[in-house]
Amino acid sequence: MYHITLRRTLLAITAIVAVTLLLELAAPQVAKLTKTLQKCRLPCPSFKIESPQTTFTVGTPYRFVIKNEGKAAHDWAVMPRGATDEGQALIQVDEDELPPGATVTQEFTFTQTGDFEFACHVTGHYEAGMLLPITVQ
Ligand SMILES: [Cu+2]
Repeated sequence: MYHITLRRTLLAITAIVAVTLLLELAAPQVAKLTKTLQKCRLPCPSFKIESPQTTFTVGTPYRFVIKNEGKAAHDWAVMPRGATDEGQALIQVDEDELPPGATVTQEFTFTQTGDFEFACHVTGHYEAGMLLPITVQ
């Protein structure tokens, strides 16, 4: 019993994933942000999601550490690959929880295999390339 508990704890610790949302452009106002996005070629290098790990395993408890290193608010969701309806999110952190500089920790265990993606669905961000394909096996 002790051994199993220890093993689960170790799994959680070694599965820590740092998801970094990077945004280089200063865009304090929505109008300005929209203008910036229109200028940005797709995929826009300034709106991206980075993760040291993009392949995950069903049944393993993961701890996602989501840090907004940008200058605009972002949201973060695990979505089926290509889905744009946020109602389909497996897990989601809203933009009011992720202002610039914020770090949010979420624990999640995948229950199904498949092609998914980390994505930000703040207006215009996904279209600007703010997504990262991931695989669950
Ligand atoms: Cu965003």
